[in-house]
Amino acid sequence: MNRRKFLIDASVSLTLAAFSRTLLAAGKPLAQARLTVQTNHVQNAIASDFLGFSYESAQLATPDFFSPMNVDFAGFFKQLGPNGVLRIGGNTSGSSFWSPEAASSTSTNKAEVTSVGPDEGKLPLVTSHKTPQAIRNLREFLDMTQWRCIFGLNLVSGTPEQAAEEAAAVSEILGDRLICFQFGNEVDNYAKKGLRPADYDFAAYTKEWTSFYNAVSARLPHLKVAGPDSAITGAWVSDFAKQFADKVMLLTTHYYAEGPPTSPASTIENLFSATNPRWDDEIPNIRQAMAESNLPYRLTETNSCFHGGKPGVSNSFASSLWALDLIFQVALLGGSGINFHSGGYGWYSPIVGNVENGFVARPEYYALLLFSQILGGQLIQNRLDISGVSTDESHSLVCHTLKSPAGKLQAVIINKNPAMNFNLTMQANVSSGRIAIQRLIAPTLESLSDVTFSGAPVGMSGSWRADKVEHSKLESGVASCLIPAASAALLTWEA
Ligand code: BDP
Repeated sequence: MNRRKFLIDASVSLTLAAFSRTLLAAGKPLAQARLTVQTNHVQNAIASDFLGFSYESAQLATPDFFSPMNVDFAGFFKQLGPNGVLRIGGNTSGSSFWSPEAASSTSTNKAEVTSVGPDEGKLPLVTSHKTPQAIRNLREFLDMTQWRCIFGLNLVSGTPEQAAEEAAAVSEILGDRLICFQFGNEVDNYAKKGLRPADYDFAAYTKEWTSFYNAVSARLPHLKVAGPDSAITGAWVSDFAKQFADKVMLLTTHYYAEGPPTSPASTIENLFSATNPRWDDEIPNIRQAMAESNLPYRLTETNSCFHGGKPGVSNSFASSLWALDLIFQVALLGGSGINFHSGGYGWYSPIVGNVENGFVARPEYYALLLFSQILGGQLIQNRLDISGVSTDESHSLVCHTLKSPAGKLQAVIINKNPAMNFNLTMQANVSSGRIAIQRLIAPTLESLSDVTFSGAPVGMSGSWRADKVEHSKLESGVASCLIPAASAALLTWEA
């Protein structure tokens, strides 16, 4: 590109960026907020394998899905960086069987490469089968993306012996792409769902878990396993940690912010509520489990609304801001990562589509995209003072600050309020001339498309490249930035 053309492009994109900001901000009240970065107060580190997806075990019944042939789909994983975590499990892990003898099939017909969506909670579960070919393809997919896998085994209807046979084969094929196994998905719901007698409790579960552990570890002496992968954390995670701390390498639970989709309470407004007992009540249990066992914790399955999500909420831009906020909450809690449940055309799936028609990024994917820019960083404390707004309104502005691996100061600002702009003044004790601003925006919170991060959308194969970066000059160490209603931004203090 010649210099003149570059200058024209640069000024056009600058004008567009300023225009889109003005458009978003128009006609809405402006509140003042002040962010003071406490550069010496270092908090948790964000591991490079923090981000991940969760897919149904039933997806493995189509060996050509998680396959190196599914290049466009793999692009969405690669875009989030190497070291991501693919968790395989979900409800359908309870009806998914290992079939070592089944003939391997490779489909030449794209229409036959089925894309499996999140299970919607209907019973009975549909039986599916996994062949060695599916696991070999999965290995190649993981090699290609440089991701690793947490693999769920069937505790609902499988036997310990079957689990041992499957685990031995999966472990051999996946090699160091396998992080660990899990036995069962949301076992704390088995009695409620009629998958076990009504009196099935934690004690009954630990018996089953132990028989699985014994059988699998007899085949795999260096077995790595995580759990309990419970639906509602409650005491399950801390009791599990107490009982099995010497056997497991990772504690795991799930969380859905809302659900079912038929509930009138499953709304964007409630997704943004300052408190949600479904999550808030879990935090003390997770903290206790981590503290008592000294084990890491991962939110292995999450999303906005269970039973497959709610149209208009789970697939809207609001889900993106919600997800970004949750990722930080897990990081602040000291969690080691988060997996968003996905697949097929599920309402909450961050990536939707199939091999025949291609794949697209839903708004929620952009939360992971933004966060992927700060992997490997270290959270640092800040103080946020907001003036002239109600307590509820002040909850809708969230600021996280961190130090990047290269030592740069960064901030992620989330404004969940659809009706209020914030003028954010920032003070930090770092030598910097200006801050770069990369915005996560969409026309409205309800938007189902037209999301951009740093001025660019995510393409069909997960392609994305920052296009528009605004700058704000620092004067005497202070910078300011407009954070329009219903938007987020990644700020980087530049030299
Ligand atoms: C979780 C299950 C998963 C479902 C999801 C949902 O583990 O398989 O797809 O709920 O209901 O409980 O959306």
